[in-house]
Amino acid sequence: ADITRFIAAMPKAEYHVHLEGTLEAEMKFALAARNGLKLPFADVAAMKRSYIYHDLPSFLAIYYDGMKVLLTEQDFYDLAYAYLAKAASQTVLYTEMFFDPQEHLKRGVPMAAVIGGITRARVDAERALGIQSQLILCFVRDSSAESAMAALDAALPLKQYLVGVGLDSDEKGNPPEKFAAHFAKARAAGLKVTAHCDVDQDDTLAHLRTAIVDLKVDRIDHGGNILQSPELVALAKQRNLYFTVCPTFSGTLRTSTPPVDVLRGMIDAGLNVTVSSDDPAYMGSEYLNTVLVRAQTRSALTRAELIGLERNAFNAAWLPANRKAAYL
Ligand code: ES4
Ligand code: ZN
Repeated sequence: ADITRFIAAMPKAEYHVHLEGTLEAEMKFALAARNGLKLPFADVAAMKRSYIYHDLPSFLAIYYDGMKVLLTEQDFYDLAYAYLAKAASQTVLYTEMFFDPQEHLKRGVPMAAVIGGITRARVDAERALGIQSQLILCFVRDSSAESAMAALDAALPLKQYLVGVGLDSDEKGNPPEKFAAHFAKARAAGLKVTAHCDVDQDDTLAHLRTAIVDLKVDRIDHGGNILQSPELVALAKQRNLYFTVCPTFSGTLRTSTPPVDVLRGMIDAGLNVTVSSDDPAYMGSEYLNTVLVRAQTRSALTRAELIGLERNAFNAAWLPANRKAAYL
């Protein structure tokens, strides 16, 4: 209806989207065919029927299996261009995208092919569609600290194509301090730092505290558990920290009862909240407009609040002040 059109027309920015989580089933089949790989599904519909999760690990297993078709520079180009075209078609003007290079290095894909393909897509998409973007390298936190450092070392010669580093994948038993040395090295190279502090994981409040107080991250991905600590809420506000909340992902996966409206809670607490799509290809192919429409319904967002979310989003950009000002 009206609000759907309002959301579609609103200029938007997105900061929490895993490129490998935008890999649609249709593209998996196309890339598998191009790379001579056989997929264990008869067709797209059968593959999509297999996308059933009940928690983060069961999601991640399917997500990591799905990305095995990504092998060449062109594959990464096609993946990133498809996401950027989709985002541009939804009036997303600016996006900072995650990728998981450790997984690709494991399969023998050179870092230069991964970053090179994505970067070429960013340049072409900006030229053809006007969408601007940057790239955030995520450490796969449940892999070893050594493999994360190897990925960082392989990426640093290409750091001009990155804006920051992040922390994703399974949080249980993988606290942010496991990556203290990686974050320090990334920062010394001029990169920003963010981390997933997902809702409903173990020790999330401790992880938030470490990330904010000790590691001094520049942003928090998810972070809804912060509402349990007025002290950390106050600190996040004082630091002007931004939170990238993904209500679809949480609403789909989280099983804890009673369901808490984390987005509403964070907005009401006065935190700098932005909304993103996380892994749209695995969440019913719902990209940012649909995520926001669902969030509007679930959290009873007013138009002023929707505008506030996107104002926050443009303010959150890791861009030089002059380029950011163009959006505000
Ligand atoms: C992810 Cl921790 C997490 N949540 C959602 N999507 C992901 N992709 C990789 N890690
Ligand atoms: Zn995520």
